[in-house]
Amino acid sequence: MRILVTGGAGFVGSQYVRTLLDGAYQGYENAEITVLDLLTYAGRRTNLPVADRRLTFVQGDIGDRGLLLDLLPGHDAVVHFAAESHVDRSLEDASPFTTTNVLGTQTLLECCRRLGIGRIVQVSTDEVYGTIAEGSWSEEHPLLPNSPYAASKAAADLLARAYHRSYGLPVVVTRCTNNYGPYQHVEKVIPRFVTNLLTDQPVPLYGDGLNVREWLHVADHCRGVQLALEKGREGEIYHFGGGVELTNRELTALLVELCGASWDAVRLVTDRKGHDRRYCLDDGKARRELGYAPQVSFESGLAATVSWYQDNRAWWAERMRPGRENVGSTVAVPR
Ligand code: NAD
Ligand code: TDX
Repeated sequence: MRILVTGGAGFVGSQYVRTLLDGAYQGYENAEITVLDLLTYAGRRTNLPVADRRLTFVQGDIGDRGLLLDLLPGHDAVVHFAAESHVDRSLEDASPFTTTNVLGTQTLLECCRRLGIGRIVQVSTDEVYGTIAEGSWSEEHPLLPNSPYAASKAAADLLARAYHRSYGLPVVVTRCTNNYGPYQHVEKVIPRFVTNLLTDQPVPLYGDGLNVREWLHVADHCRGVQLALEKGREGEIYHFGGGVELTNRELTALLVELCGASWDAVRLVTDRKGHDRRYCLDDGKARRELGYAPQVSFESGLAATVSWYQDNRAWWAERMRPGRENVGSTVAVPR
């Protein structure tokens, strides 16, 4: 079995590759992996083992058709994580999001079709549905993305659907809630708050801090992706959730405590444009059809994540963007 993993040097993709190489996915212990990653600001070669004979690393762009047509032959499956992934960046400049998430995905799907790749997993997100005040989304819910990032992921998902419908491309789409865990870029809320708190800097809570996210450990997301690769029905969509729902204030309070910091560090700042109030996925289909069930408890997973950032300062210190948290007005937040 040979698997091409796009975006395998990023947060979720590298967790997936490390886990595969560790032999944790039964039946895939001898799988050979090619990672294709552009190594943008978000990807790092050192997130992956340096020397493992089962791993080949290629620095390159998923939008490079010539490269894909050279690289893909001989692979049995593609797991597609590569993306521009940060909502705030998409609000500053949506172009790379369209280029990579939409055009790059289309190029990848087209090359997979031409070469007859037997299995493709398009890794996507709950954000494609927009925001939901109560209840949860099923896989049939209309797509109503609110940020350029979410719109670009929705477009990619629709291209995957179209390639299945039009050409019978054997693609499965997965959508997951917010991930947390080690190796996540400091631009995302948990690493940002933890690294700010560990360096005595304020933490910027957007808006009123009452937006709700569902948090799932990255290892559980990757378990879901692997199940979709092994058992997902072609042309189908699967949700992975089952984490813990928290307002950003509740999450912040936990992080302040775990970092041994004070609530005085918390600042309310100007809200994110189009900030989705709440995401929530119904993951019953993945549980029934794939046997998906999250395994990492939020309490232990979050504590281990904070410890990882405490123990790996060199990994994140150079990536911090000083001053960025002070965008807009800031006010202290009463607890
Ligand atoms: P990330 O930003 O940490 O990693 C993205 C990786 O893709 C990086 O290694 C980057 O170098 C690479 N990349 C970017 N553009 C590329 C291109 N044109 N060609 C090749 N490689 C390129 O993102 P992440 O958080 O690991 O997310 C991975 C995937 O999972 C994304 O598709 C994202 O939409 C999805 N997802 C993430 C979460 C989450 O909470 N992190 C939740 C649901 C879904
Ligand atoms: O400094 C911050 N302050 C703050 O209050 C940041 C960076 C975020 N927030 C809020 C915004 C969100 O309500 O925290 C929440 C989480 O923000 P992000 O970490 O940026 O994640 P989110 O926008 O929810 O998207 C994430 O989950 C779905 C990933 O970045 C996406 O790639 C994934 O698709």
